[in-house]
Amino acid sequence: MKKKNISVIGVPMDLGQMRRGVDMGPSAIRYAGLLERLEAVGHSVTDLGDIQIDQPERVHTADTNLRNLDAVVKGSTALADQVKKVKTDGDFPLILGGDHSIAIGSLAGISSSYENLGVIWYDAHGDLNTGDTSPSGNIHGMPLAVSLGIGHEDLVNIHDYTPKVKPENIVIIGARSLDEGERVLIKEKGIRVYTMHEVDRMGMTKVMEESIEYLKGRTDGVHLSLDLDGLDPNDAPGVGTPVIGGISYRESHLAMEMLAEADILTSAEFVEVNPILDEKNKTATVAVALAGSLFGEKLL
Ligand code: 4U7
Ligand code: MN
Ligand code: MN
Ligand code: MN
Repeated sequence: MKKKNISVIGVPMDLGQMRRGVDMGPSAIRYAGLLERLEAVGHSVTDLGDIQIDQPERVHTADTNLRNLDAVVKGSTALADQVKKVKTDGDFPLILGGDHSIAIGSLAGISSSYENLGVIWYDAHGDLNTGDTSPSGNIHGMPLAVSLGIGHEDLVNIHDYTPKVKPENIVIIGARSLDEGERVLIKEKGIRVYTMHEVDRMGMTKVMEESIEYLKGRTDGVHLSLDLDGLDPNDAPGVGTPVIGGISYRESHLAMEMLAEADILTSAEFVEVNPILDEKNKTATVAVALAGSLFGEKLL
């Protein structure tokens, strides 16, 4: 794969859900050796540090059923500003969460650089809820809908344009927990989804071949949004919303290697690593191993 200038951005965001600890994700991933690993493959890596996120204790609850809305909008805007700067410099943003609400800011910062940004959403969940369909009020269950322009106006209008992505440019991989409103949206918008059924039936090789082929033909850039809960909780236990029956570490490894070989990605994020819920930093270590493969690490 071509050598890249990778800019790492940490986002210690935990306001998109209710469990404490996911704000320590960026530190855990750095501690597991991310920068050294990517440098060893030959990339030039710059750590831009962390985006400042308000503490949950200090956040006032706005008059809405979206938990911590104002503070999430503020953090997402700061992230979008930083990501846009990295894109303007022509570098590759590698964003570390934090809960998955950060994808709102990531995509707001990235997508203005593309006519047809593609998104691979690697996740047990669809993250396609709105304030009306969400069973929880947690914004980490909404970022993909928000990026499609569906949801609270303060979220969809970050950086003053909407939508950030088109439904036909999205591929969801690993889904096994979808709420009713999300199912309706997937059908209505024609979003391509490889649920665990397809992963079982077709195998990861075919899933990735099809996904890469599909996105290559219609997009001018591709963002990978990898929620560690897309993996099976046996392989990635340190997540806030684990769902049994997920993608294995080996399958994920293969998926990353196939993406590296195709060299279609223009940005990526690893989210939902929660060190408090983890076992000896296993999930952050898995994230770093996957990042290694994604950026072209080889056995021989
Ligand atoms: B994650 C959920 F109801 N769908 O909206 C919701 F099941 O970023 C879970 O994928 C969302 O981890 C999980 O609260 C968000 C729930
Ligand atoms: Mn998610
Ligand atoms: Mn998830
Ligand atoms: Mn989760």
